[in-house]
Order: sequence, then structure tokens, then C-alpha cells
Amino acid sequence: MLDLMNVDYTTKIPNNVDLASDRQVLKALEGWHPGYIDWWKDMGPDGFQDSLVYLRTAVSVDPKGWAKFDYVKMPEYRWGVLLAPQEADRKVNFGQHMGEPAWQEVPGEYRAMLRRLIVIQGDTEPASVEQQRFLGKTAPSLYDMRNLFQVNVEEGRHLWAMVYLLQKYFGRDGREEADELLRRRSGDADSPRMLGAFNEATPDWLSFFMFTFFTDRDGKMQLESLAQSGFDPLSRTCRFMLTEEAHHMFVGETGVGRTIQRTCEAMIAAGIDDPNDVARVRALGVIDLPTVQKKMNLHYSLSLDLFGSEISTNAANFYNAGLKGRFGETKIDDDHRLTDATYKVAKMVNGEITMVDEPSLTALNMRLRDDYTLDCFKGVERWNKIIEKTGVKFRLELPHTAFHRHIGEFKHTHTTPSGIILDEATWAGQRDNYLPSGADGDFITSLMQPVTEPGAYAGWIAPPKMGIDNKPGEFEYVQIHV
Ligand code: BYC
Ligand code: FE
Ligand code: FE
Repeated sequence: MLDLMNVDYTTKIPNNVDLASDRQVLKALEGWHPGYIDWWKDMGPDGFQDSLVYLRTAVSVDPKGWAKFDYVKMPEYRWGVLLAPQEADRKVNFGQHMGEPAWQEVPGEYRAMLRRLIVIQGDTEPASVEQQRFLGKTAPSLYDMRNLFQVNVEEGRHLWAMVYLLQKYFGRDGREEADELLRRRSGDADSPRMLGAFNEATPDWLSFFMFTFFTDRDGKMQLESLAQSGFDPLSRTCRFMLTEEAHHMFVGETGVGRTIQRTCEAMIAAGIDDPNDVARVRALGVIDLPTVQKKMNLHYSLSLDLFGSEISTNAANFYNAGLKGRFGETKIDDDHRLTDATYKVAKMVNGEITMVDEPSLTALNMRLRDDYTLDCFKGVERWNKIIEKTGVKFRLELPHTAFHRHIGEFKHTHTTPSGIILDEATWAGQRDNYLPSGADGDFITSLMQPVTEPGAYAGWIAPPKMGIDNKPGEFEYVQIHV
């Protein structure tokens, strides 16, 4: 019998969905594979395609021991199709079909909606790889370089996950969408990626860490909502993706944590009390905390945009149809239909930011965003603990949700990070105090000198507390020239 916990590595495409006996889908995926490899070689990590990278590969979907570690050349990584095991008798757990058996096939009436959700999710995955493709060249250590590449190959696998759903369940238009996913390019003027944040540059390692903290965390929230889906194959796919997502957020959280740790240690050693004495802190070759705050303001606000408009009929339709739930849907104690419920939404009323009761159904994006903000807040408090322990007097704060927005209720409003409304001219004058300026970027770029000696770290970042796979400090995570 086929063991759905373990991954079949005998086929060209590792999987636990019995592709071997699903000839049509296997053929479609095998047809898509060469284009994917071309895309990876063109748009994946630049300059390291022949290096040996100490990567984990999924060998099972059992949360205990699903990964094995080994040196792999990235184009030879075994990208696979891995779904969490099917739960017996799973139901649609919300919306107008609540209580019906979960769907194993696409309900005809929801085909277009579902395809759109899957395509949007799929589009972000290769986009992030494209955004990060030059970072290997300025990695602060082999450990960090390896983590970057691990994140990249797993985002590649997330693309596979969505392409499998498109090809298996959406016939010809699914195959067309799968091809389009390889054609769009992050930041391209004619053929950009679908969502705003995925067309922004990731110019340096602090941005990379902020991205994996804030933007991959949007991934977590969206995947949690899609894991609730009544369309069972989507739910199972997202459940396994979430186990990988945890590492991406670990990379972001510890990356920023190590950066501020190093900054604070250097300040203490040099006897600098004032965190706002930017010039003196920078002279130590570390990133001053106000600049870390500005980077955070940027990446948090860009990531908030990924939740869509606060009030959205799309979100209500996805929910009613049983396609996309709330964060932790099955643990929430209510009717899971939301026909009469209301939710407090931040809106502009007479030029002021005001909390207004709105129907919960149309406010689902706002609700998910609130859950996200809370999750971010906890992580930022862990960073603040690091600062506090060193004795430096400084706190990082999430900016107001109205700050620097391009989607939704506040897209035409300028505010300070604390949410005070500004006119256009004042905003223009203050912008560089709130968001990274050209000069801030130049300074950070000047620190981005590669360190490729095993066990060594760039001066602006502290070493990690522990190695990957319990490897010792001197471990050569990437054999660059082989
Ligand atoms: N940029 O009704 P609205 C991840 C469009 S990240 C550009 O408010 P809705 C990852 C919208 O499409 C997770 N356009 O939006 C992280 C709509 O267009 P139409 C990715 C935007 O639909 C790191 C119109 O504006 N997954 O996995 O309620 C590394 C009106 O919008 C944006 C998902 O997002 C934007 N930011 O909500 C790697 C899950 N926002 O219909 C990976 C699937 C909105 O007028 N997606 N628009 O043509 C969704 O659930 C929803 O599509 C959204 C938007 C939450 C994104
Ligand atoms: Fe992903
Ligand atoms: Fe991710």
C-alpha cells in the first residue's frame, strides 16, 4: 500500500500523492519541469547554481522527522508535491456549506474563485526567489547564505505545490496558469508579479530578514486561512507548507535579532548611551537602531497591504463559499457563518481614523490583518528583550496600521508612524525620518561585504546561538567552489 506519510523518491517528481498512477498529471508536471528549471537557473540565486549547499529535503509529511539534510546543488534539489495526510470525514467548517463533507474535487460554481486564490498564492512564491536572487553575493556568513538558499528552494517547492493543484484540478486553464507563473517577473514593468510587496526590491540582508519576518508571516496567515479551506487538496497542501514556513520566519526573526544584538553590544563596548547618535554608532560598522526601526516601518507597511482592503466583498465571497476561512477558524467559538456578526474596522471618517462596526463577513481581511499584527507584535517584543538585556535604552515599535499604506482605507492618507495625520508637504519633509532614505540604504549597502570563511561572520551581525542540524560553528554550510 502507498504510504502517504513518506515521500516517493523513485519518480522524477518526489510526491506522496501517488503520481505514478496519475499519468495525466504526472505528464503535465513533467512537461512543466524543464521550464521551471530554466526559470530557476535564470531567476534563482545568482552565482551559486554549482555550489554544494547543505539543505534539508522533505522525506515525509510526518511532523516528526520529515527532513533529511545533505549537500545538494540547488538545480538538483528534489522539489516535490507533498500534502498533509487526508483526515477521515473532514467537513467544510464555515460558510454556507458548513457541515457538508469537504470537497475532493473543485465545486463547479467556485472554480474561478478558487483558481484565482491558488494563482495569487502561487505567484508570490517565485516572486520572492526573484527578489532575493542577488543576496548570496553579500551573505554575512556561510550559515546565513545557506539559510537564504533553503528559503529559496522551499519557496520554489511552494510554487510546485500550487502548480500541482492547478494541473490536477483545473485542466487546460490550470496548465495555462502554471505557465504564466513562470512568465511573470518581480518588478517587471510589462509583466509584474500580482501583489505589490512582491514587486519591491530586497536590496540588502536587513531587508531580507525583515521580509522573512513580516512578509513570510503574511504567508503564514494566508496559508493558515487557506488550510481551513473546504477544498480538501488545498487545505492539505497548505498544512504541509506551514511546516516549512516556520523556518522562514525563524530566519527573519533571528536575523534581525542578531543584527540588533551586535549593534547593542558594539554601542556598550564603545560607551555610546544615545541610540540616536547615528553617526557614532555607524562608525562602529553596525546598523543603528533608528535605521532598523525605519526598515521595520517599511516592511511592515508593505506587508499590511497584502491583506487587501479592510472591507472586501471578495473576502466575504471566499468565506461564504467555504474556500478561505479565518485564522484558527475551527477553534473560534461562534456560528462560523457570520451572517449577523460585526467587527470593528479602522476607517477614515471626517478626516479622522475611527473604529467603525462593519459586517464581519466583509471585514475578514481586517480581522486576519489584526491577527497578523498581534503575531508581529509578539516577535517585536522578543527583539525588544534582546535590546533590553544589553542595557541599551531603545524600543522598536510597530507603526500604526494607517502608516504608509497603498491598499485600502488609508491609501490616500499620510500619517506619522504613531498614526498622526499629516498633510502632503509635511509628509514629504518627514518621510526620511520614518522610512529608509537613500543615504540609509547606501550605508547599509556599504556593510554588505561577503564573508565566506567557515565559522566567520560580518561585523554587523552576531553569530547564531546554534548551528543548523546541530552543526558546529566551523561547519561549511555552502561549498561555493566545487
Ligand atoms: N497588491 O477586495 P480586495 C506568501 C487587488 S504571501 C496588488 O481588497 P481581496 C509568501 C485584489 O486582487 C501570501 N493588488 O482584495 C510570502 C483585487 O483585485 P480585483 C500570499 C492587490 O481579494 C513570502 C482588488 O485589489 N497569499 O505566501 O479581498 C514569500 C481589490 O482587493 C493587493 C495570498 O495572498 C496588493 N497587495 O484580498 C513567499 C492568499 N491587494 O479582484 C510567499 C490569496 C488587493 O479587483 N489571496 N489587490 O481584480 C487572497 O486571499 C486575496 O487575493 C488578497 C486580497 C488577500 C491578496
Ligand atoms: Fe512560501
Ligand atoms: Fe516562506
